[in-house]
Amino acid sequence: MSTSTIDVTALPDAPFGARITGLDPGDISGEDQQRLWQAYRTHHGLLCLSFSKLLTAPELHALTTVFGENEFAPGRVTGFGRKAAEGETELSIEAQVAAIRARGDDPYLAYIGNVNPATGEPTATSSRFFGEWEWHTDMSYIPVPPTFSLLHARQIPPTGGDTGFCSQILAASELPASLRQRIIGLTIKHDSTYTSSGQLRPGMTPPASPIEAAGHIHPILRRVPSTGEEALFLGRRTNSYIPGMTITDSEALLDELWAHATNPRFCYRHRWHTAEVVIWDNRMMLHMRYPMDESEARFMWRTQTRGEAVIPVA
Ligand SMILES: O=C(O)CCC(=O)C(=O)O
Ligand SMILES: [Fe+2]
Repeated sequence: MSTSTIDVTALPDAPFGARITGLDPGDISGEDQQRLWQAYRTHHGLLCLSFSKLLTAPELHALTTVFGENEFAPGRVTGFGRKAAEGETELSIEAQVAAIRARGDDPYLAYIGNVNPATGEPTATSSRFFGEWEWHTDMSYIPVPPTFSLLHARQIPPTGGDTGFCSQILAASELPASLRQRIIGLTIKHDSTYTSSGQLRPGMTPPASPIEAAGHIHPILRRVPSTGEEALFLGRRTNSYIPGMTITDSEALLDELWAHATNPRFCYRHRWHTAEVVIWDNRMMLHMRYPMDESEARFMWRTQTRGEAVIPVA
């Protein structure tokens, strides 16, 4: 007999995704884990979990562990969306982690918002933060990008700040045959210079052109091993470049791919409720954040799981 209290329902009016209720974040059983994985497969990589109160950091980490090993948050340790500052070059990852822990912080937790994580007070925040964010997958500029991201809503504005998700499985399945043929075997260099809200990352300088941009090269069409499906892997548009092409040809093909990949029929727009956790597979979808009012507070915790080498579709 089932002991799991989880209930799974498809998101209404969405091409993918499920709503999960009834999970106790302090007591996730083996059966709960199986049902979460089953819901992940059935509903194509997006799970929206309702909770009655905010999770603690250990609870969010425990939920993250259901989907994989915790990965460093971006901008914390060198090589993960962060370049070494002056005098830091010789610090090992372990030494950086120890320094983060010593100041009472958590290297696996990203704070996303306009609120001081320690005090809950509003912080001075770039106006870019409040505008529309770019479609992207998380940390695609590193050699092994994280597979799952979990976003936990701690403070949500009364309007605005929704998050969009766009299935790159659906986008790949509807690629015109000629376009699919043109991109088999091609790669994209995924730039690490700017965040999704358009801000320069720590230690980065703007490149002269996408050809010079710092980042990692990945196949455009990948296979998702957990389901065997094909997915488009575009990362983000800014400073993206297809190696081996002239910049003009690269820009033209990228524009064509992005126009196809972000077709609204592949997308779902999530309106947040406080305490929710949304879990998504970065191999299967893009995401972006919609604009919000500068006078409002929005604060999320994010975790991510360690990925595996990107598998090209041959
Ligand atoms: O805050 C959001 O809605 C999205 C933030 C984001 O891109 C992320 O957490 O990866
Ligand atoms: Fe993101």
